[in-house]
Amino acid sequence: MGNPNLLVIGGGMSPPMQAALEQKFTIHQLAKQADEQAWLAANGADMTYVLTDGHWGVRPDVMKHLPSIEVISCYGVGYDNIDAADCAGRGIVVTHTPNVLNAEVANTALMLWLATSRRLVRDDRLVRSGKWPEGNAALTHSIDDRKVGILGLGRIGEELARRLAVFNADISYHSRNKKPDVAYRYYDSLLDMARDVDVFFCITPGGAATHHLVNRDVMDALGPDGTLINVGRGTVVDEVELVKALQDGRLGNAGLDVFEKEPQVPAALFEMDQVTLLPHVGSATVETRAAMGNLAVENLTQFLANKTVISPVPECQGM
Ligand code: NAP
Ligand code: 8YV
Repeated sequence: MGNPNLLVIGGGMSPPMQAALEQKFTIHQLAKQADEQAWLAANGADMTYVLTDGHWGVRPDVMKHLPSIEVISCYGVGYDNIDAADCAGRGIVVTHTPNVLNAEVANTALMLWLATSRRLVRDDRLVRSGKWPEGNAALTHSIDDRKVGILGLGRIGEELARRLAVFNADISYHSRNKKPDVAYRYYDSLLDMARDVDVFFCITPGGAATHHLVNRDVMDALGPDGTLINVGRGTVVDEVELVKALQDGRLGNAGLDVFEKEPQVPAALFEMDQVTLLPHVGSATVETRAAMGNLAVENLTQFLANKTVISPVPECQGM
Protein backbone atom coordinates (compact mmCIF):
# COMPACT_ATOMS: atom_id res chain seq x y z
CA MET A 1 0.00 0.00 0.00
CA GLY A 2 1.34 3.50 -0.89
CA ASN A 3 1.53 6.52 1.36
CA PRO A 4 -1.80 8.20 2.15
CA ASN A 5 -2.88 11.19 0.07
CA LEU A 6 -2.44 14.59 1.70
CA LEU A 7 -4.26 17.55 0.17
CA VAL A 8 -2.51 20.87 0.83
CA ILE A 9 -4.74 23.95 0.67
CA GLY A 10 -3.28 27.48 0.65
CA GLY A 11 0.34 28.52 0.99
CA GLY A 12 1.09 27.41 4.55
CA MET A 13 3.50 24.56 3.66
CA SER A 14 7.11 25.75 4.09
CA PRO A 15 10.03 23.78 2.56
CA PRO A 16 10.87 22.12 5.94
CA MET A 17 7.23 21.11 6.37
CA GLN A 18 7.17 19.70 2.83
CA ALA A 19 10.41 17.79 3.43
CA ALA A 20 8.96 16.19 6.58
CA LEU A 21 5.56 15.45 5.05
CA GLU A 22 6.76 13.89 1.80
CA GLN A 23 8.46 11.15 3.81
CA LYS A 24 5.06 9.85 4.87
CA PHE A 25 2.42 11.23 2.53
CA THR A 26 1.78 11.68 -1.18
CA ILE A 27 1.32 15.43 -1.40
CA HIS A 28 -1.23 17.11 -3.69
CA GLN A 29 -1.22 20.91 -3.73
CA LEU A 30 -4.60 22.34 -4.65
CA ALA A 31 -3.17 25.73 -5.65
CA LYS A 32 -1.00 24.02 -8.31
CA GLN A 33 -3.97 22.51 -10.15
CA ALA A 34 -5.02 24.36 -13.30
CA ASP A 35 -8.72 23.87 -12.56
CA GLU A 36 -9.16 23.31 -8.83
CA GLN A 37 -12.82 22.32 -8.93
CA ALA A 38 -12.28 19.85 -11.80
CA TRP A 39 -9.26 18.38 -10.02
CA LEU A 40 -11.25 18.02 -6.78
CA ALA A 41 -14.15 16.37 -8.60
CA ALA A 42 -11.76 13.81 -10.11
CA ASN A 43 -9.44 13.23 -7.12
CA GLY A 44 -11.05 14.58 -3.95
CA ALA A 45 -12.46 11.22 -2.87
CA ASP A 46 -8.93 9.77 -2.68
CA MET A 47 -7.73 12.37 -0.16
CA THR A 48 -7.60 11.23 3.47
CA TYR A 49 -5.50 14.00 5.07
CA VAL A 50 -5.66 17.80 4.70
CA LEU A 51 -3.17 20.52 5.57
CA THR A 52 -4.55 24.04 5.38
CA ASP A 53 -4.14 27.45 7.03
CA GLY A 54 -6.32 29.88 8.89
CA HIS A 55 -7.00 31.99 5.83
CA TRP A 56 -8.16 29.23 3.49
CA GLY A 57 -9.56 26.70 5.96
CA VAL A 58 -11.65 24.13 4.12
CA ARG A 59 -14.48 25.99 2.46
CA PRO A 60 -17.78 24.23 1.65
CA ASP A 61 -17.07 24.06 -2.13
CA VAL A 62 -13.86 22.14 -1.33
CA MET A 63 -15.23 20.07 1.55
CA LYS A 64 -18.06 18.66 -0.59
CA HIS A 65 -15.44 16.87 -2.70
CA LEU A 66 -13.65 15.27 0.27
CA PRO A 67 -15.82 12.38 1.54
CA SER A 68 -12.89 10.28 2.81
CA ILE A 69 -11.07 12.86 4.95
CA GLU A 70 -9.98 11.63 8.41
CA VAL A 71 -7.97 14.59 9.71
CA ILE A 72 -7.58 18.30 8.91
CA SER A 73 -4.46 20.04 10.25
CA CYS A 74 -4.73 23.83 10.35
CA TYR A 75 -1.51 25.84 10.33
CA GLY A 76 -2.73 28.60 12.65
CA VAL A 77 -4.78 28.76 15.82
CA GLY A 78 -7.87 30.38 14.27
CA TYR A 79 -10.00 27.87 12.41
CA ASP A 80 -13.09 29.97 11.63
CA ASN A 81 -12.95 28.85 7.97
CA ILE A 82 -13.40 25.20 8.92
CA ASP A 83 -16.80 23.89 10.06
CA ALA A 84 -15.30 22.04 13.02
CA ALA A 85 -18.64 21.06 14.56
CA ASP A 86 -19.72 19.43 11.30
CA CYS A 87 -16.33 17.70 11.01
CA ALA A 88 -16.58 16.36 14.58
CA GLY A 89 -20.06 15.04 13.81
CA ARG A 90 -18.64 13.17 10.80
CA GLY A 91 -15.70 11.74 12.76
CA ILE A 92 -13.13 14.04 11.11
CA VAL A 93 -10.50 15.31 13.55
CA VAL A 94 -9.56 18.99 13.17
CA THR A 95 -6.30 20.23 14.69
CA HIS A 96 -4.75 23.70 15.03
CA THR A 97 -1.60 25.35 16.43
CA PRO A 98 -2.41 27.03 19.77
CA ASN A 99 0.11 28.39 22.31
CA VAL A 100 3.25 28.30 20.13
CA LEU A 101 2.28 31.74 18.73
CA ASN A 102 0.97 33.44 21.89
CA ALA A 103 4.06 35.55 22.56
CA GLU A 104 4.47 36.63 18.92
CA VAL A 105 0.89 37.76 18.46
CA ALA A 106 0.96 39.57 21.80
CA ASN A 107 4.14 41.31 20.65
CA THR A 108 2.46 42.31 17.39
CA ALA A 109 -0.50 43.75 19.28
CA LEU A 110 1.84 45.80 21.45
CA MET A 111 3.83 46.91 18.43
CA LEU A 112 0.65 48.10 16.70
CA TRP A 113 -0.44 50.03 19.78
CA LEU A 114 2.94 51.69 20.24
CA ALA A 115 3.21 52.51 16.54
CA THR A 116 -0.32 53.92 16.44
CA SER A 117 -0.18 56.00 19.61
CA ARG A 118 3.30 57.37 18.94
CA ARG A 119 2.57 57.87 15.19
CA LEU A 120 5.56 55.79 14.11
CA VAL A 121 4.52 55.58 10.45
CA ARG A 122 3.64 59.29 10.20
CA ASP A 123 6.92 60.38 11.74
CA ASP A 124 8.97 57.89 9.71
CA ARG A 125 7.33 59.38 6.62
CA LEU A 126 8.22 62.89 7.79
CA VAL A 127 11.91 62.01 8.01
CA ARG A 128 12.02 60.06 4.75
CA SER A 129 10.20 62.78 2.83
CA GLY A 130 12.93 65.28 3.76
CA LYS A 131 10.27 67.56 5.32
CA TRP A 132 11.60 67.48 8.90
CA PRO A 133 13.54 70.75 8.38
CA GLU A 134 10.17 72.41 7.65
CA GLY A 135 8.96 71.69 11.17
CA ASN A 136 8.90 69.15 14.00
CA ALA A 137 6.36 66.40 14.25
CA ALA A 138 3.18 67.09 16.19
CA LEU A 139 3.13 65.72 19.74
CA THR A 140 1.67 62.27 20.36
CA HIS A 141 0.14 60.57 23.40
CA SER A 142 1.99 58.47 25.97
CA ILE A 143 1.31 54.75 26.22
CA ASP A 144 1.98 54.75 29.98
CA ASP A 145 -0.74 54.58 32.66
CA ARG A 146 -3.62 53.84 30.27
CA LYS A 147 -6.90 52.07 30.91
CA VAL A 148 -6.79 49.05 28.63
CA GLY A 149 -9.62 46.68 27.72
CA ILE A 150 -9.05 43.27 26.14
CA LEU A 151 -11.85 41.65 24.16
CA GLY A 152 -10.92 37.94 24.50
CA LEU A 153 -8.62 37.18 27.43
CA GLY A 154 -7.62 33.78 26.07
CA ARG A 155 -4.17 32.30 25.48
CA ILE A 156 -2.93 35.32 23.51
CA GLY A 157 -4.93 37.88 25.51
CA GLU A 158 -3.35 36.74 28.78
CA GLU A 159 0.12 36.93 27.25
CA LEU A 160 -0.69 40.46 26.11
CA ALA A 161 -1.97 41.43 29.57
CA ARG A 162 1.30 40.25 31.14
CA ARG A 163 3.26 42.49 28.78
CA LEU A 164 0.96 45.47 29.42
CA ALA A 165 1.98 45.49 33.08
CA VAL A 166 5.30 47.01 32.00
CA PHE A 167 3.38 50.10 30.87
CA ASN A 168 1.49 50.33 34.16
CA ALA A 169 -1.78 49.62 32.35
CA ASP A 170 -5.05 49.33 34.26
CA ILE A 171 -6.37 46.14 32.64
CA SER A 172 -9.97 45.02 32.06
CA TYR A 173 -11.40 42.32 29.84
CA HIS A 174 -14.61 41.11 28.28
CA SER A 175 -15.46 37.58 27.22
CA ARG A 176 -18.51 35.37 27.59
CA ASN A 177 -17.14 33.82 30.78
CA LYS A 178 -15.39 35.44 33.75
CA LYS A 179 -12.06 33.79 34.40
CA PRO A 180 -11.78 32.50 37.96
CA ASP A 181 -7.99 32.69 38.07
CA VAL A 182 -7.20 36.27 36.96
CA ALA A 183 -7.26 39.54 38.90
CA TYR A 184 -8.10 41.82 35.94
CA ARG A 185 -11.47 43.59 36.04
CA TYR A 186 -14.20 41.64 34.22
CA TYR A 187 -16.95 43.34 32.22
CA ASP A 188 -19.94 41.28 31.19
CA SER A 189 -20.89 44.19 28.90
CA LEU A 190 -18.58 44.93 25.98
CA LEU A 191 -20.12 48.40 25.64
CA ASP A 192 -19.45 49.28 29.28
CA MET A 193 -15.84 48.21 28.90
CA ALA A 194 -15.45 50.30 25.74
CA ARG A 195 -16.86 53.33 27.60
CA ASP A 196 -14.34 52.97 30.42
CA VAL A 197 -11.06 52.33 28.58
CA ASP A 198 -8.58 54.34 26.51
CA VAL A 199 -7.26 51.41 24.50
CA PHE A 200 -9.24 48.41 23.29
CA PHE A 201 -7.49 45.25 22.08
CA CYS A 202 -9.49 42.73 20.07
CA ILE A 203 -8.14 39.17 20.22
CA THR A 204 -11.17 36.89 19.86
CA PRO A 205 -11.72 34.19 17.23
CA GLY A 206 -13.70 35.01 14.09
CA GLY A 207 -16.90 33.25 13.03
CA ALA A 208 -20.62 33.84 13.50
CA ALA A 209 -20.51 34.27 17.29
CA THR A 210 -18.15 37.26 17.14
CA HIS A 211 -19.26 38.80 13.81
CA HIS A 212 -19.28 42.63 14.12
CA LEU A 213 -19.12 42.48 17.94
CA VAL A 214 -17.18 45.73 17.61
CA ASN A 215 -19.96 47.80 16.06
CA ARG A 216 -20.74 51.51 15.78
CA ASP A 217 -21.94 51.71 19.40
CA VAL A 218 -18.72 50.16 20.69
CA MET A 219 -16.62 52.53 18.57
CA ASP A 220 -18.59 55.55 19.77
CA ALA A 221 -18.21 54.35 23.35
CA LEU A 222 -14.45 54.15 22.87
CA GLY A 223 -14.63 57.69 21.56
CA PRO A 224 -12.51 60.39 19.91
CA ASP A 225 -9.55 59.76 22.20
CA GLY A 226 -9.88 55.97 22.07
CA THR A 227 -7.69 53.48 20.26
CA LEU A 228 -8.80 50.19 18.73
CA ILE A 229 -6.19 47.51 18.07
CA ASN A 230 -7.39 44.42 16.19
CA VAL A 231 -5.18 41.33 15.95
CA GLY A 232 -8.05 38.82 16.22
CA ARG A 233 -10.10 38.55 13.02
CA GLY A 234 -11.30 41.26 10.65
CA THR A 235 -14.86 39.99 10.86
CA VAL A 236 -15.10 40.92 14.56
CA VAL A 237 -15.04 44.63 13.64
CA ASP A 238 -17.65 46.28 11.40
CA GLU A 239 -15.15 47.69 8.90
CA VAL A 240 -17.57 50.05 7.14
CA GLU A 241 -18.46 51.60 10.48
CA LEU A 242 -14.79 51.68 11.46
CA VAL A 243 -13.87 53.76 8.43
CA LYS A 244 -16.78 56.15 9.10
CA ALA A 245 -15.92 56.47 12.80
CA LEU A 246 -12.29 57.31 11.98
CA GLN A 247 -13.30 59.74 9.22
CA ASP A 248 -15.78 61.51 11.54
CA GLY A 249 -13.32 61.59 14.45
CA ARG A 250 -15.80 59.62 16.59
CA LEU A 251 -13.02 57.05 17.08
CA GLY A 252 -9.50 58.35 17.64
CA ASN A 253 -7.04 55.75 16.37
CA ALA A 254 -6.81 52.23 15.01
CA GLY A 255 -4.06 49.63 14.61
CA LEU A 256 -5.14 46.77 12.37
CA ASP A 257 -3.43 43.48 11.52
CA VAL A 258 -6.61 41.83 10.22
CA PHE A 259 -9.39 42.85 7.83
CA GLU A 260 -12.81 41.66 6.79
CA LYS A 261 -11.89 40.69 3.21
CA GLU A 262 -8.14 40.02 3.26
CA PRO A 263 -6.06 40.92 1.38
CA GLN A 264 -8.45 43.76 0.44
CA VAL A 265 -8.21 46.81 2.71
CA PRO A 266 -10.51 49.86 2.47
CA ALA A 267 -8.53 52.49 0.56
CA ALA A 268 -9.97 55.22 2.80
CA LEU A 269 -7.64 53.99 5.54
CA PHE A 270 -4.49 54.51 3.50
CA GLU A 271 -4.35 58.29 3.97
CA MET A 272 -5.07 58.31 7.70
CA ASP A 273 -2.19 59.19 10.04
CA GLN A 274 -4.20 57.92 13.01
CA VAL A 275 -4.20 54.38 11.57
CA THR A 276 -1.47 51.73 11.39
CA LEU A 277 -1.97 48.87 8.94
CA LEU A 278 -0.28 45.45 8.86
CA PRO A 279 -0.85 42.62 6.35
CA HIS A 280 -1.92 39.92 8.87
CA VAL A 281 1.56 39.30 10.25
CA GLY A 282 0.68 38.66 13.90
CA SER A 283 2.58 35.36 14.01
CA ALA A 284 4.85 36.00 11.04
CA THR A 285 8.38 35.51 12.35
CA VAL A 286 10.76 32.79 11.23
CA GLU A 287 10.84 31.30 14.71
CA THR A 288 7.11 31.25 15.38
CA ARG A 289 6.13 30.09 11.91
CA ALA A 290 8.63 27.21 12.28
CA ALA A 291 7.03 26.21 15.59
CA MET A 292 3.55 26.39 14.01
CA GLY A 293 4.79 24.32 11.05
CA ASN A 294 6.25 21.65 13.31
CA LEU A 295 3.03 21.34 15.26
CA ALA A 296 0.89 21.24 12.11
CA VAL A 297 3.11 18.46 10.71
CA GLU A 298 3.26 16.51 13.98
CA ASN A 299 -0.53 16.48 14.23
CA LEU A 300 -0.64 14.73 10.84
CA THR A 301 2.22 12.30 11.43
CA GLN A 302 1.01 11.33 14.90
CA PHE A 303 -2.47 10.63 13.53
CA LEU A 304 -0.89 8.46 10.86
CA ALA A 305 1.08 6.57 13.51
CA ASN A 306 -1.61 5.94 16.12
CA LYS A 307 -4.83 7.85 15.25
CA THR A 308 -4.24 10.46 17.99
CA VAL A 309 -3.32 14.15 17.61
CA ILE A 310 -1.50 16.70 19.78
CA SER A 311 -3.73 19.76 19.54
CA PRO A 312 -7.33 19.11 18.46
CA VAL A 313 -9.71 22.09 18.28
CA PRO A 314 -12.21 22.13 21.19
CA GLU A 315 -15.01 20.62 19.05
CA CYS A 316 -12.82 17.54 18.39
CA GLN A 317 -11.40 16.97 21.86
CA GLY A 318 -11.94 13.46 23.15
CA MET A 319 -12.58 11.97 19.71
P1 NAP B 1 -8.46 31.44 22.85
O1 NAP B 1 -7.43 31.03 23.86
O2 NAP B 1 -9.54 30.48 22.48
O3 NAP B 1 -9.11 32.81 23.36
C1 NAP B 1 -10.23 33.36 22.77
C2 NAP B 1 -10.87 34.34 23.76
O4 NAP B 1 -11.99 34.96 23.12
C3 NAP B 1 -11.39 33.69 25.02
O5 NAP B 1 -11.11 34.54 26.10
C4 NAP B 1 -12.88 33.60 24.80
O6 NAP B 1 -13.56 33.63 26.05
C5 NAP B 1 -13.13 34.86 23.96
N1 NAP B 1 -14.33 34.74 23.13
C6 NAP B 1 -14.63 33.75 22.26
N2 NAP B 1 -15.83 33.98 21.71
C7 NAP B 1 -16.30 35.13 22.25
C8 NAP B 1 -17.50 35.86 22.09
N3 NAP B 1 -18.48 35.46 21.27
N4 NAP B 1 -17.65 37.00 22.81
C9 NAP B 1 -16.68 37.42 23.65
N5 NAP B 1 -15.51 36.76 23.84
C10 NAP B 1 -15.34 35.63 23.14
O7 NAP B 1 -7.76 31.84 21.50
P2 NAP B 1 -6.29 32.41 21.24
O8 NAP B 1 -5.36 31.29 21.06
O9 NAP B 1 -5.98 33.45 22.26
O10 NAP B 1 -6.51 33.08 19.79
C11 NAP B 1 -7.51 34.06 19.62
C12 NAP B 1 -7.70 34.40 18.16
O11 NAP B 1 -6.66 35.25 17.71
C13 NAP B 1 -7.66 33.25 17.15
O12 NAP B 1 -8.87 32.53 17.13
C14 NAP B 1 -7.37 33.96 15.85
O13 NAP B 1 -8.58 34.35 15.24
C15 NAP B 1 -6.61 35.20 16.30
N6 NAP B 1 -5.20 35.15 15.87
C16 NAP B 1 -4.73 36.10 15.02
C17 NAP B 1 -3.40 36.06 14.63
C18 NAP B 1 -2.83 37.09 13.70
O14 NAP B 1 -1.90 36.78 12.98
N7 NAP B 1 -3.33 38.32 13.71
C19 NAP B 1 -2.56 35.05 15.09
C20 NAP B 1 -3.07 34.12 15.96
C21 NAP B 1 -4.39 34.19 16.36
P3 NAP B 1 -15.02 33.00 26.28
O15 NAP B 1 -15.01 31.65 25.64
O16 NAP B 1 -15.18 33.00 27.76
O17 NAP B 1 -15.97 33.95 25.62
C1 8YV C 1 -1.70 32.80 10.63
C2 8YV C 1 -3.45 33.37 12.39
O1 8YV C 1 -1.14 33.84 9.89
O2 8YV C 1 -3.00 31.57 13.82
C3 8YV C 1 -3.85 32.31 13.33
O3 8YV C 1 -5.07 32.22 13.62
O4 8YV C 1 -4.24 34.20 12.03
C4 8YV C 1 -2.05 33.45 11.93
O5 8YV C 1 -1.18 32.93 12.88
C5 8YV C 1 -2.74 32.16 9.81
O6 8YV C 1 -3.42 31.13 10.42
C6 8YV C 1 -2.10 31.56 8.57
O7 8YV C 1 -2.97 31.71 7.56
